[in-house]
Amino acid sequence: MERNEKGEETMNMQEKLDQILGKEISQASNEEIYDALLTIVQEMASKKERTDSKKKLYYISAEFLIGKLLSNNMINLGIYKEVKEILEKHGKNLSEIEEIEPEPSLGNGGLGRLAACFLDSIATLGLAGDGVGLNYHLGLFRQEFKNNLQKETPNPWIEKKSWLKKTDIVYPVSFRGLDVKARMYDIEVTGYNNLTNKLHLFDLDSVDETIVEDGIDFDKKEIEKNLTLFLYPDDSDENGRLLRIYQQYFMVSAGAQMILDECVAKGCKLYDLPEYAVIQINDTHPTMVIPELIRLLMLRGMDMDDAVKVVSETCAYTNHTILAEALEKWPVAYLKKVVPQLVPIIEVLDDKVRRKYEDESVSIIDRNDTVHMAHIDLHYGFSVNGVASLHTEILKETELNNFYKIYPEKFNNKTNGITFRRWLLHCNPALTELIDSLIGEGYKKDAAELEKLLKYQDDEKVLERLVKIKKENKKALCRYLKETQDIEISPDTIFDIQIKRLHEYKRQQLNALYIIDKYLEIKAGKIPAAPVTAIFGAKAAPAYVIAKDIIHLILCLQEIINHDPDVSPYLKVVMVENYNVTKAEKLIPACDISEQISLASKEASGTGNMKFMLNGAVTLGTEDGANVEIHELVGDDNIFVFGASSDEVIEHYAKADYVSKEFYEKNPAIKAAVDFITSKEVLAVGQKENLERLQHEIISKDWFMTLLDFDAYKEKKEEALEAYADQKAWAKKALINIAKAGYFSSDRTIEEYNQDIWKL
Ligand code: CR1
Repeated sequence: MERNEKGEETMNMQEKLDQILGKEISQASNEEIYDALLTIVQEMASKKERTDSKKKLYYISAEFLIGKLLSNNMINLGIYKEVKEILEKHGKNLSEIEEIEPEPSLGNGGLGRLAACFLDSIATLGLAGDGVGLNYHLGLFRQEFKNNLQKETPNPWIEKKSWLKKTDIVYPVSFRGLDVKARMYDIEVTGYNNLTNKLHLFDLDSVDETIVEDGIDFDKKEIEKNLTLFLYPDDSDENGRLLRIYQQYFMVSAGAQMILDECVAKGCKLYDLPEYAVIQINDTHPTMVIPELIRLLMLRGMDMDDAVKVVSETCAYTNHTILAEALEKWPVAYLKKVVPQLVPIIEVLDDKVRRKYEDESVSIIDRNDTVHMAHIDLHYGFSVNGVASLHTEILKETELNNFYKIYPEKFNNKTNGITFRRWLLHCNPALTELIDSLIGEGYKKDAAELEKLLKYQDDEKVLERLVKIKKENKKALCRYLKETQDIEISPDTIFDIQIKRLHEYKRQQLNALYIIDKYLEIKAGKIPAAPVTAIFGAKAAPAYVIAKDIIHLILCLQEIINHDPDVSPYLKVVMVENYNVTKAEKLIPACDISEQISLASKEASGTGNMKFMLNGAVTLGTEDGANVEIHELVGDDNIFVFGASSDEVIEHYAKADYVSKEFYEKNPAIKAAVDFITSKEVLAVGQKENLERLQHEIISKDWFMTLLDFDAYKEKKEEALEAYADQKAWAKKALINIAKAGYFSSDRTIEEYNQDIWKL
């Protein structure tokens, strides 16, 4: 027994574990130990629960891609090392125990992972801020590869004993002709050496997983049974789109009721709501919270003008994309079918706008009777931010220029960030240890201190240690890929990694064309100086046909190239199955070259780029999103930048003068690579229909200008591969990237949100 500050006897970690297990640690199974640790962590976390302060942030988001929680929580509670050592002493291995935890499948990509990093930083900074979202039983989907194609299956992740706590709190939610109850579940969010916040996830008791059959198909009309089954259910038909409206309204109505209840419980008069609550609307999915709050305030006796004013002073909006198709628009007819109670409110909101501004382009309901959700946020929120400086500038000058002219004061930039607890301390313990030994641990609370590393940029011993750590991480990844996918790769090759959702604008197809070009060169006898392993990880939205075709092509290339004895000593291709946070944590520390090759102007920020940089990978990228800021920080010598600039790209779109076919016809290397997509080699392992469709898309459309940047990409990539040969010079680049990554800590981002927007 030990004593606490009050002098009471307390159990140490070992005693606690023994007690919960009821047996020696060495006698317990990994499952039992996992359960016991879960109990201990939850108990410790709830003791740090925040006492409510007057003003609180509510971060509403359709996605929270939180990743596994056990280790991260133990790090944040300061018990990770101790537990690891105790387990080791008894012959147990913490990483094997980590494997038992299922990864919560509550997000899709950067937007959801950002929300999770933000929750971590909010708690770490000791701010009162909770997440609000939905409890999807079967998650996004699980990706499986069969016949070189993506297959989707459900991704159940909720187990009897988990981080999710069922509460008794229930809110009524009404749809047209259907009343349901939203039950709140909570996941504790531990801060690093600080308080515990909550992630509130709403759910419906009647949801029935057994209605899912044949992959991820289910009856989209059985709302009571399907409402919280999947994140982003297929919306290629009307019922799918209606289901998304059901989900969104369910989330925001329950969330809004909870917010009002909490504020009232703190003594808030409803007119003072903005002094008690600030709501950050994460992309357009939660936009209906604005009309819903107005409706609820009116039900409680406020007149509409006052309700509009109060809500407008409470809500702030983050834009995460300029892709038109991602900015949601709902036909009024759909809203009438699901949430008719919101329609008159939205009509009044539109009417107010129309009276004030003549400009049709800023209206909420357009001439086709479609509601532009972002426009609600822009008019009736008090802040709108982009997620990297270039992105915010494009919003101001181009995409949302008409709004910027009306509300210049609302626009602000908040360059994204990542939590270093997960993306360095947890995923790269060896690098963390090296940094600790060189500059102390201050950077864990103040990431800017990483710059202290700069003084070691010519220290050969330090650079050698960096190289060695990278090598070990690469070996670990090799073992992992062997175990999980039976793929053999060599840690002595350059690991070139592109992991992110699959989307044409991210241009995985450009990387694939480069690989084909390389393959053809090797076949023709041109042996590359350094062998490369090209690694991909990506899920494609189930209804996004071309994205799935690109996965198909990459899987075909993997099969052809890895089995070709002429080529595979110099080039291998790996497509990681079911890419998720857990896999990212293994891939990122093992990366040499970080592929960030989106068409300039299209990637709002990117956050993978920051994670790679922090782990000592060097970026090969376009001047897009946060790459621009990475470039500014590390300087020309420590990044490989190529391709058309965002201004040039925007001009091409404006003039509609980009013709991919011209590049295809004029450039023999491009022609050969594109033709290869339907060559007999690829057709022997792939599907004709998919490959022809993809090839046709590239030649006749290529909306994201892959061919425009092909030559520049190839040239820069060769330059990077050559530079790698000088290991010392490369290690110096890696070190400078790590040292300059402090700016991308989500602690910095959250401090800025709080100073400029939330004011907690
Ligand atoms: C953007 O594509 C950005 C994240 C987080 C994504 C990516 O560039 O890093 O958001 N947007 O801000 C998105 O998913 C639906 O939009």
